[in-house]
Order: sequence, then structure tokens, then C-alpha cells
Amino acid sequence: MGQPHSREEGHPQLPPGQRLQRGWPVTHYGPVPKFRPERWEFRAFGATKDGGKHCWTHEEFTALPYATVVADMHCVTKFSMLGAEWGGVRTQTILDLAPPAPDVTHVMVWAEYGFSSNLRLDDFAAENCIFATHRSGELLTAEHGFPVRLIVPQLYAWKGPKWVRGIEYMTADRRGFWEERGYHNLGDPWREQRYSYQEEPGEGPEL
Ligand SMILES: Nc1nc2c(c(=O)[nH]1)N[C@H]1C(S)=C(S)[C@@H](COP(=O)(O)O)O[C@H]1N2
Ligand SMILES: [Mo]
Repeated sequence: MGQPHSREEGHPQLPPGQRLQRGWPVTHYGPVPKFRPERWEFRAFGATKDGGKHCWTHEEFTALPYATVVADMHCVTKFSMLGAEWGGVRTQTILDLAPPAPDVTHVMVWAEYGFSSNLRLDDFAAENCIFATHRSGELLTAEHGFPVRLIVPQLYAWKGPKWVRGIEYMTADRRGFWEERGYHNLGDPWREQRYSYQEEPGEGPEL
């Protein structure tokens, strides 16, 4: 209820301007990184509550409480996949284990090769936001982000990096990889926040 219907498809789950995509295409910029378990760690750093850095090895990360979430995925290039089941570690679990300082407002999610995306703390902390290791009960493939990718169901999919390596707590907003390159700082598909030129004053740091 309350969600606008897409005029193109007449489908209540499709945000405006999106079309339904069957299957699950692979979409990203750059090469697929090779996973090296002995070198991999997941870090929470920046403005943490205790001022320290929190690290998990792959073994430790996969031992964290496992949750599942059903979520849609909307690519800003106008296709959407509906109703996938993601399994992994809720962002809330990471926030509990590595709490941010009280003045943290934003989170930068860092992935392999320096890919990044910035999120408002509230978007990052959303109940359905999950560091996915699985889809439909199966381990992610390398192309889809193995070992860990973020799913932020309420935002365009570029806000969910594949091959995540850590999060940085920030006390001010800063643009991530695509947000610096013409994409909207907030990325709400229901408001069609696709491009940075659409940003209203206060919706993003100066370009
Ligand atoms: N590291 C990284 N993650 C990324 C991207 C990227 O370029 N690099 N692209 C994003 C975009 S635009 C989309 S639509 C989704 C696609 O996820 P999929 O390939 O699993 O369908 O990944 C997102 N995560
Ligand atoms: Mo995308």
C-alpha cells in the first residue's frame, strides 16, 4: 500500500521507470576479484564508539548470526529483479558488534579495488539491510559478489557493493564511487533519484 504503481508495467512492486527482468544478470564495473581467504578480512573502522578498528576473518564473519531477507533489486539502468531470498549477516548485527560513535551520520561501504558507496546511517541500519553471503540458500558466485555483498533493498542496487571488505563510520557525508560519477547521492528508486543533477539542496555533498 502507498507505493506508486509503475505506469510502464502496471506492476505494484516496480518503481517508476523500471521493467521486470527475468533471471539474474551480472552488472558491475571492472573485473571480478579473486577471493584469497587468508588475506581477506572484514573491517569496521572510522568513527567507531570505542575509537578502535574491528576486524573479522572470513571464518569469523561466516560464524556470525545468519539471517534471511526477501528483497527486490532495482538497477538504475532500469531493470528490476523481484523477490530474491538473501542470506547472510544483517547490518544490524555489525552495528551491535562494532557500534558507531554517537555523532556518526553516514557509512561508506568499501569493496575490492576501492569501489565504495555511501549510505545514510538510517539506510544502512534498515531492518532488511544485509551483508549477503547466499541467495536462495546457495553461496553467492564470484560474479555476484562472493564472499560478501551488501543488499540495501530500499535503494538502487549500486548502493549495495559486491565483494565488500569493510565499512567506514563517518560523521559527515562523502560521495562513493558512482555518487561521484553522476549518480544520485541518495538513490531512492521510488523517487527516481537516479542522477546527481536531480539532487535537491541538502541531498548530497557538493560535487
Ligand atoms: N563492487 C561493485 N559492486 C557493485 C557494482 C560495481 O560496479 N562494483 N555495481 C552495482 C550495480 S550497478 C548493480 S545493478 C548490482 C548488480 O548485482 P548483480 O551483478 O549481482 O546482479 O551490483 C552493484 N554492486
Ligand atoms: Mo545497477
